[in-house]
Amino acid sequence: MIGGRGMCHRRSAPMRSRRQEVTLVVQEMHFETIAAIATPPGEGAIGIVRISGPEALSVAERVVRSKRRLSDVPSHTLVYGKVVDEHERILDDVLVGVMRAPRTYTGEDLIEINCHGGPVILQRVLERVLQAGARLAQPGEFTKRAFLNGKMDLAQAEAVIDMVRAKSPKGLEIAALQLEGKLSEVVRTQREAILDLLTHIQAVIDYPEEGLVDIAPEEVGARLAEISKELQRLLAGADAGRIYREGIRVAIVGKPNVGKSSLLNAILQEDRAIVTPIAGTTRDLIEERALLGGIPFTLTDTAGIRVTDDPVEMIGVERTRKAIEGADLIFLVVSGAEPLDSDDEAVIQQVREAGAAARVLVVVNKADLPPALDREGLAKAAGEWPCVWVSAVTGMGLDHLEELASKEVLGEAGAQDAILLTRARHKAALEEALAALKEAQATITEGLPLDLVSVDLQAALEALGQVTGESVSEEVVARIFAQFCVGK
Ligand SMILES: Nc1nc2c(ncn2[C@@H]2O[C@H](COP(=O)(O)OP(=O)(O)OP(=O)(O)O)[C@@H](O)[C@H]2O)c(=O)[nH]1
Ligand SMILES: [Mg+2]
Repeated sequence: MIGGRGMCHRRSAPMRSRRQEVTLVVQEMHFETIAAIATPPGEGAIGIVRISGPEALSVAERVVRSKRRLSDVPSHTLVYGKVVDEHERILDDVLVGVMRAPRTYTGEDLIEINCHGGPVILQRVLERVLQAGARLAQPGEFTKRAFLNGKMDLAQAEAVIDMVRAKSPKGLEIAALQLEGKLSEVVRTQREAILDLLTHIQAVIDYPEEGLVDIAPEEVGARLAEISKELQRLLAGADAGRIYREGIRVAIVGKPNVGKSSLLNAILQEDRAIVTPIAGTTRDLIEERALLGGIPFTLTDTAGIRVTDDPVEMIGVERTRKAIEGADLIFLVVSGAEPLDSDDEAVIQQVREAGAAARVLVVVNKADLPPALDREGLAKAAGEWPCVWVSAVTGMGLDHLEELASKEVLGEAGAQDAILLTRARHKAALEEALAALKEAQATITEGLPLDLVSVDLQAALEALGQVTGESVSEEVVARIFAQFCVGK
């Protein structure tokens, strides 16, 4: 055990909360050496078995035969060797990356055995490493150690998973900024501003005899307003950030035969769903992903909604209802080549009921055919929902539909260029901080004593500390890292 390696020397906050104490107890415990396969299952050019912890080097030495002893080489060296089994028989030719603490991903001694990328090879090498004294890592445990060892804060650790899972180039860009620490920087700056204010107020209250420069309530109010403004600016981009990170679920719904499946195929530019002139062709949900205007969309083609006796179609219609409920955005498809009928109205009714939480775009399809739809009747039935005319056959109007869809989901937030907030967890923390600052301001306006303000400032500090992990419960930390894959 190398002294203090497992300890965390992260920025010490002057006021330590109870929740922080819980985290610190965990941080100060002795870490076991962990190992896992770090590459995805299946065949590949290479596959990596990763080992991290105080015993990483000696564990590796027990299973790798090489000319140069792993413990003799300088840090950040690649060593050629062979992994052997219990009987010294060769399992694989490997390159071993030796990285010594503290300049490693986890902050601990870290070994990466680069094997040939076959599932059986990797499994056998991992087994050997476990026999040699490491224990199997839990999901996200390497990154969790990076966090506990102060290599990154919680927001940065979350960015790691967002990078791996990025669904769009923009999503990746935002995650990379977060990993770099841009979000943490903004949050910390505001946190420090609150801390300065709090320290000043408390000093004035606690040591009145010291003759410290008193702080005017108006001055406190002005500084709080400034901090609140910064937090609000961050929150303004939160919805767009979430959309780029998580994507948007679109349900394509309508009565049978209006061209829902044709629309899905046209957007994907491939023959994904079966299209026929027979009403009731699509029976099950068909889900596909597409990047529209840089936003990751998950499009679900559904069974046409109508009253039916066919048991298969009935199940399909029921699934459609569920898809409506789960959607962020609904493409309500009608045919421009026929008048609106009671079936269309039933669909509109169902969307109003089941899809109340979603935004709706009315897609008038078959615009290549002579129009027979009563525009006024449609406008009345659609109410506030925007309408767009398209043809799934000629492709007419699809650009406009995609543009409108992005605009509909991004709204004003789309105008934000430097979006930093992507997670509901961060958004909730910032909102909590903002609410506490508002309370503080109200206290000042009411002319109440400044020590009451300090209670609210404490609450704001705590809330902001949740983003970067300065004040966060062990339970939240566990939940975050459980989302990772094993080996990350
Ligand atoms: N002219 C024209 N025909 C279209 C258009 N879109 C779809 N169609 C035709 O309309 C018929 C029904 O198309 P689908 O895409 O299967 O309709 P759907 O809404 O998925 O139907 P169900 O799955 O039965 O609910 C097919 O014959 C398509 O070729 C369009 O934009 N213009
Ligand atoms: Mg269909």
